[in-house]
Amino acid sequence: LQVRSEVVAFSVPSYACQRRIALDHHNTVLADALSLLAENAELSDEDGRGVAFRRAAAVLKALPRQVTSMAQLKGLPCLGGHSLRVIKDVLDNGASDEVESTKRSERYKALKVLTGIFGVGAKTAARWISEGIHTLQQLQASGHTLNRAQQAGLEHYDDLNQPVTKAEADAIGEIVEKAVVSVLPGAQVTLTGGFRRGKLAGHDVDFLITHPEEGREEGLMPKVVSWLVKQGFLLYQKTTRNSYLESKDGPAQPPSNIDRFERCFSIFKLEKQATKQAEMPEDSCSFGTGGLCRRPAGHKPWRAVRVDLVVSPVSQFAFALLGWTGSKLFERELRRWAGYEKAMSLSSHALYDNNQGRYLRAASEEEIFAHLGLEYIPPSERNA
Ligand code: 8DG
Ligand code: MN
Ligand code: MN
Repeated sequence: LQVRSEVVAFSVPSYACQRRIALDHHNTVLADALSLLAENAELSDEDGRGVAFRRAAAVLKALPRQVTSMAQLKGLPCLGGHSLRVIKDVLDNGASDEVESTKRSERYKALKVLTGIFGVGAKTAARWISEGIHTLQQLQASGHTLNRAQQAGLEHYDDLNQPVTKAEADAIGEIVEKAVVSVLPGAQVTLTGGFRRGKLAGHDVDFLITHPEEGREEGLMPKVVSWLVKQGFLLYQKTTRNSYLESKDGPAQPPSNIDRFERCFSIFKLEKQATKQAEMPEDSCSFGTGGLCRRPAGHKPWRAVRVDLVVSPVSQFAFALLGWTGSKLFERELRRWAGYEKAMSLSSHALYDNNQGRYLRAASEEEIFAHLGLEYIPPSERNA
């Protein structure tokens, strides 16, 4: 085909689940600008706007080169007027006024601080801000009653807002593995979430647990949790029972997006020795400080880490693995593709074909992509 102008416009397929998006890409400045606006929209409980900005960012992440002119963006999907204005601002001026003023705004800063508390979502944060609460100090002084999750979130605030490293994730993986095989020999633990996509840091660690014999995994979570509690590994945990079987009674209904696996949202107590010794030898704190130890107040030999545990029957494992690997946008786009392009309903439990009126089985992620008529995308390229 002929190239009709000097500027060759990029081309990208419409759905993020049709693209290979590695962690490293060529447009981090632009994608970061749009991601910040997405985050601000999500924190403001405007999910529609949030998704629009996330989709725009995911298009830029998929481009083969750095964007240098607006003409290159002609015909690309998911770039609305608002996103294009932000991109133009960055290309023309090196930064977007809207992004910079959002970052500086009191509301954004307060939303970040308050939703930084585990157990506090956008709605709760907005309510507190409307009462004039912008800081942790103001929250504590307000006398608001916090639920158990929020109390733990506040208590471990600094730890939980410090990114989890891959080394820490692996150390926790060993503990979870030990707990799981102690209570059910033969059970298997898989690291999911961002770490499975190759991220080197995350806000939590996600694990999926199963057993190769269907049914053996039933009731596993409470046993794993009580093993972990007994060994002193848990600072907080909230276990939820599997509710999928109960809701499946009656006529076949398409699975919903909310999954119903047996799961546990927890806060782990991770000893620092295992991963931190190399970086921080015992006497390093006195180096160059004139012998004055500058360790932070409340220094302790452990840190708190958010961990999500999910148990899946082996028959649903491939769907659960796909659903818990993310990214969140990649998952959303998979479900949108399934619904709009294939008349199918995808969840972390199953894939239902509305035309055939039946569930489609799959023993691997590859089979699910094949059912959906999509090219297989490995986890490391699902970083939409
Ligand atoms: P991060 O932790 O490094 O920030 O990134 P992440 O690992 O990609 O995000 P995540 O919030 O831990 O979510 C991992 C995947 O789990 C994501 O694709 C969505 C999926 N997921 C479900 N159900 C639920 C749920 O109820 N809560 C959360 N947080 N994630 C869920 O399938
Ligand atoms: Mn995660
Ligand atoms: Mn998680």
